[in-house]
Amino acid sequence: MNPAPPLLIGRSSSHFTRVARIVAAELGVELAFQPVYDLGSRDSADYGGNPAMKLPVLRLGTETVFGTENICRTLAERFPGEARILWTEQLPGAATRNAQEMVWHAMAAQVQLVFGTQAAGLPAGNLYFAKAAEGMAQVLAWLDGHIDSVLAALPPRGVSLFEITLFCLLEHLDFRPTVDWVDHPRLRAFASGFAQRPSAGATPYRFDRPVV
Ligand SMILES: N[C@@H](CCC(=O)N[C@@H](CS)C(=O)NCC(=O)O)C(=O)O
Repeated sequence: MNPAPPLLIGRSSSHFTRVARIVAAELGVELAFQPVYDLGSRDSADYGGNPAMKLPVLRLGTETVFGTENICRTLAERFPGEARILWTEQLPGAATRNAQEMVWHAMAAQVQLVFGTQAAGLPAGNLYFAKAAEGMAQVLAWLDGHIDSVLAALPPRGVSLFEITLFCLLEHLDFRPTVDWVDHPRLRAFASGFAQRPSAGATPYRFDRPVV
């Protein structure tokens, strides 16, 4: 009997969930998917048992894995294939590692802005959100200025976690607008190039709707 496929618990509208889905697609791993419809739920059972009530979560047999990077690494460990994924510790030098840090930061700030102002309806002008938005705008400008040299510095690879996370962040900024990135031509060029990958094309953002 075939073992059950790995199950990803997440949201098709989530940039963190999409990172895990793209890594799975790059590895050629088929994932079953369990959408979480209500981010307002305060029952960790609705988040695959994650006590932090965060997504995504991976179920692999009897094992449960919390956190996007953990999930990506677990999938790559369990289903090693031809895909050569470049991980954070393989990034050469401070500039490329800073770039990864900026992307993780902006992904978290995007959750703060979307969840705080759009889902919870808190005032966007509050210092807590205004500073997060300004920081995100500065991060995007920094990334636009550094992206070409960062990509040029990466060692040979199939794809890197850096590129996957950056792509998921940038497309999410169009899907759930918080901070503008129209004036960042190098980031635009990167995103439209990455969008050509089958793994990106297979994982578009959309809102999950319960089947009635
Ligand atoms: N550190 C977590 C962060 C994931 C995260 O923030 N996910 C968002 C969805 S994109 C979430 O769970 N939001 C619900 C909330 O913040 O309450 C990870 O790497 O997976």
